[in-house]
Amino acid sequence: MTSASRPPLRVGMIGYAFMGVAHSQAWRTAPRFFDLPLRPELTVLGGRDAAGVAAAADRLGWADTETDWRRLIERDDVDLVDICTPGDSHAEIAIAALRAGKHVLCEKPLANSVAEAEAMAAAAAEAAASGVRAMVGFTYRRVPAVALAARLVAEGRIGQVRHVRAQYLQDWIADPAAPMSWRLEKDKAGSGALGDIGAHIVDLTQFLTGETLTGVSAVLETFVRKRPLPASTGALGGVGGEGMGEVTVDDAAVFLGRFSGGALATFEATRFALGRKNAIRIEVNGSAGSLAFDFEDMNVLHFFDGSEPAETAGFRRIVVTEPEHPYVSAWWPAGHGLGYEHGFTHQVVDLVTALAAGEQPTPSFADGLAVQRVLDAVERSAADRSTWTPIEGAH
Ligand code: 4PW
Repeated sequence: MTSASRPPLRVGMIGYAFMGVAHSQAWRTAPRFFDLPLRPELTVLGGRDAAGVAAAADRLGWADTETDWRRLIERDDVDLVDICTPGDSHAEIAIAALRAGKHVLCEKPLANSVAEAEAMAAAAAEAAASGVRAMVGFTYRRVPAVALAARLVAEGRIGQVRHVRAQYLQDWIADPAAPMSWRLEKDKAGSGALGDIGAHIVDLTQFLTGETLTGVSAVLETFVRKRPLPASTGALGGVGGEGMGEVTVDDAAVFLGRFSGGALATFEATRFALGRKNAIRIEVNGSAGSLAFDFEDMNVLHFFDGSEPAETAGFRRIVVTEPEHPYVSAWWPAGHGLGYEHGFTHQVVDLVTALAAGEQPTPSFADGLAVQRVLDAVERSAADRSTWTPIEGAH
């Protein structure tokens, strides 16, 4: 079948900043490298500013624009709504889109509160009865090295999981002169490093282990409480201008957790780890082996096989660029490597494949709700100082 003869999947995307650009690239590229059962069409781009959305549509390859998201989701020529807006609008848009019979892909974290996430998961469950599907965009699951790690855990190659060590480290607001952005406002983002990047490592560790977190003990900190209002914004960061704004979210989150299978876990999410740009570091130690991954070396997975003789045992550095590795065969010859954007492309591939098969894509809104519950537990734990044990004599 030629690509032109496949049924179309007409996409309406809302938002065209950092995530909108990444999603546009994925919608355009997925059918060019993967043999997809449906043909994604970049039908309409939504954004409030008419000139801004028109320029973005032209640059990113969208056929048409809307300045009102309600008009976008009502259009007959839209089959799927892709939500790339800040968290404060996810629930309203996603629920309305599902009720209008449109499939939904929603950026993470699913929502700004558990109540919103519950309403979204309920709307998704209701829509699923008539074949309408919803998915939340935890894209890092689709990095080939991460998908390989999950496969090895599922195959029992590391045995029973004992320890999970997870960090998501960035540094784009380490400088107190870095300006305000929506990611630093509770009303818009829900939380700070916790929801923006901590959500990823919560999802990733649950995905990798196939287990759920059953409890947490947390501390949160906001190191810089006032920042210059932005004179200009970038994907992350920008340049400060006149006046100051108040940071109303956490700058860093550190917490302990316990998984359903009994594993102990530590988590750290911060944008103050100077020198670390997008370091998603996860190590899992099991009864039969260990796995370690760092997104800053994203084509590599480290694997220790505990069954090897001690004399020659050691962490093996697997370069995850072989056609046998998840997603890789569609791309380049062995050794040529993938990047950040490929996770978004793989997300489109998995979503489109599930839709064509009439199956539930993962992570579902129920998975997004599970992450939201962990974020909420972290915030409640951090607010409850009764479990904090001070050291005698220390100040
Ligand atoms: O992976 C991260 C995202 O989830 C990115 O580094 C930036 O922070 C953009 O949104 C979040």
